[in-house]
Formats: sequence, C-alpha cells, structure tokens
Amino acid sequence: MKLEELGWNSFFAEKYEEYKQKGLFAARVAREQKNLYRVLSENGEEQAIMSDQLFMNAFSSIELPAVGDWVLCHRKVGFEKVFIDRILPRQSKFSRKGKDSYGRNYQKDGSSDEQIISANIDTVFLVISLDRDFNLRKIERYLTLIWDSGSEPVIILNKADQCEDPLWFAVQAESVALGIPVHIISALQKKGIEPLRSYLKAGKTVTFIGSSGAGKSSLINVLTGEELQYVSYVREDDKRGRHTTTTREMILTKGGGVLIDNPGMRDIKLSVSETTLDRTFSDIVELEKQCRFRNCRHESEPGCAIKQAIEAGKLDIERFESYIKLQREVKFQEKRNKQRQKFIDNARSQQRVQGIKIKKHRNK
Ligand SMILES: Nc1nc2c(ncn2[C@@H]2O[C@H](COP(=O)(O)OP(=O)(O)OP(=O)(O)O)[C@@H](O)[C@H]2O)c(=O)[nH]1
Ligand SMILES: [Mg+2]
Ligand SMILES: [Zn+2]
Repeated sequence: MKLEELGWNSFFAEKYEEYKQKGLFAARVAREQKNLYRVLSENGEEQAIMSDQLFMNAFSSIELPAVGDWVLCHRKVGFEKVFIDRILPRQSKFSRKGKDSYGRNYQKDGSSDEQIISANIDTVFLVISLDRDFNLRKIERYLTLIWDSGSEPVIILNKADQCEDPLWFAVQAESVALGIPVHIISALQKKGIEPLRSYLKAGKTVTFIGSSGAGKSSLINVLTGEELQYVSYVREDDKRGRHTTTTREMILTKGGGVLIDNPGMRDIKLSVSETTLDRTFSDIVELEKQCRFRNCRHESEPGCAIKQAIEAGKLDIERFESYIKLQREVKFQEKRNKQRQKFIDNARSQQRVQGIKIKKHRNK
C-alpha cells in the first residue's frame, strides 16, 4: 500500500521530516473503537493503541487520534499492536460539539466537548433523503459545519425513487446551496451515481454525513460495488431510520479514493466562527451591505435592503430568521470556547510548572 493512495501529500511529508530520524513511521487511522485503532500504512493494516504520553497529555478529545488522521507510530518488541505517538497537524477537520464516541467528556466545566468526526477530508457528501428528512434549515446547519471543516460540500438528495417530484426538492436545496453542487440519486435503484465518481480521486478523501437512515452506507456500497457497509431497514410505518453504522470507518475504493462512513447525526450543534456562518449565508451578507445604514438592524430603518428583498419575494423570511438564530448560537459558543481555551491554557501551564503528569483513567 502506497501512502499517496491513502492521501499522503507534501503537507504531511513536510511535517513528518523532523520525526523521520526517530524511527517513527506514518500511518493513517482507518477505524476507531474504544481506545483501539486500526491504522493503514506501507506495512498494511495493523491494530494500534495510543502511547501513554499521547493519551496523558491530551486535554480534550480533539487531541486524540480520529479516523482520517495521519499519525506517527512506533513498534515495541513483544507487542503485536503498534503505538501511536503523535498526530500530524490536520489539513482539515470535520468536528461537532458533543461527547466523544465513548461518551467521555473532557470538559471540566461540564460543557460539551468538540469531537472530531473525521480528519483530512477533501469532500463531504451531505446525504439527505427525499422524505421527512428534507429540511432547508437543517441543510444550512450542515453546510456551516462543512464550511468550517475546510472541505468542500456536495449535497446528495437520495431516495428519488420514493419521491414524486425530486426536481422540486433540488430547486429548494439549490436556494440554500448557493452554487454548491446538488445531485439527485437513488442508491437503491443505482440511479444518478456516475456523476459522483468524479469526486473520488486517488488520494482524495470523501466523508459521508447526514441523518441516520438517509442512505450513506447504501451509497458507499453502490460506489464500491460491494456490500461492505451494513445497511439498516427502515420501518415502513413511520419512515424513521435506525442507526446501523456505529463506528466511523475508512474504506478504500478500487479506483483510488478514500471513503469514510459515519453514523447518522442526531443534533447538529454549531461551534464555528461568524465568518464561517457568513459563508453559508453569503446572499444575506451581500444584501446587508446594501442597507442604507451600516448598523441597520433590519427592523424599521428606511432603505433596508433585507426588508425590501423579503417583500419582493427574493429572500425567504425563514432563511433570514434562521441566519439570525444561528448567529446568536455562534456568538454564544464563541464565548464559551474562549473560556474553555483559557481553562486549558491554565491547566497546561500549571502542569508544566509542577512537572506533574496528571494520570487519567484509561478506558473509562
Ligand atoms: N427507497 C430507497 N431506500 C433507500 C435508498 N437508499 C437507501 N435506502 C434504504 O434506507 C435505509 C437506510 O439506509 P442506510 O444506508 O443504512 O442509511 P445510513 O445513512 O447509512 O444510516 P446510519 O448508518 O444509521 O447513519 C435502508 O433500508 C436502505 O435500504 C434509496 O435510494 N431508495
Ligand atoms: Mg450507515
Ligand atoms: Zn437592513
């Protein structure tokens, strides 16, 4: 297995340079389960665990290896598993708020932690099924998360076979996608799949996100031509999906290209910067610039471009309200993140001063 096929590039090679001499080898995390990892490298696939040092120095779950990460490992005589010593800087990281996959929460203040969903991603396939799952406000949230990750979103409307007028949904989706590609497919009938192959290039990584039951694993199976991922059945009476995929997992396609399947997401809490949010709502940001007053609150001010656009039917009022709501959420999170960072910085400097290693209980 060549590292380049797994997504290795000059960015990582440069970071690796200083560790080459220390006998550490590079590998990519393909799977994570409890504290056990599976890594892929030139040596093939192996089981791995974190070195004590990596684990004990981690102050939050984003400092632990995640699927998609490039890590540096060493071998110890007498041990079958390899040890992960270090995570190379991430080129992009797709994260969300919440407890990590083991239900651990590293935040001493009780607030939820940031959790890496997958790292070093080029493209995110946002899979939405054309039934009750379809919701523009939800798409806006997802897109903001994706923009924040530093990867490119693609919207995939699945289960076209279940829907009378998929094009109508596509037009709706395009109204919030603002130029992001939107594809209509049916994973079940294997329709609309070919155009998606252009995103799967050797050494490029695509991750799949969306609600449980949207068809992420089904699509992966169609793209790889193999029944690699478990697919659930959906109860006919309420069309609700059931969680099938339980771990994040990396899958290599035959033509090159790395896929990462994820379990469905329940809630999508945002912890992003305002700049990221403005990217999702760039149409509104543009409009705001045309208001007569720079500090227009878009209420009763004269010459308000937002109000005019809403009245003229050019801007959906629900979209505008969604923007305001998310802005509030983002500001609140930014404040919390600052407090948290202060806490971590303090704890780190104390640790350094006292020279004490705080022992954490593993596997709890
Ligand atoms: N009718 C129809 N059903 C589909 C389609 N794609 C997937 N399904 C069905 O939807 C159900 C859920 O599919 P999965 O692929 O398991 O969904 P998932 O997004 O991986 O779900 P989680 O792993 O729980 O996040 C299964 O019963 C699939 O057979 C489609 O295009 N049309
Ligand atoms: Mg799945
Ligand atoms: Zn205004």
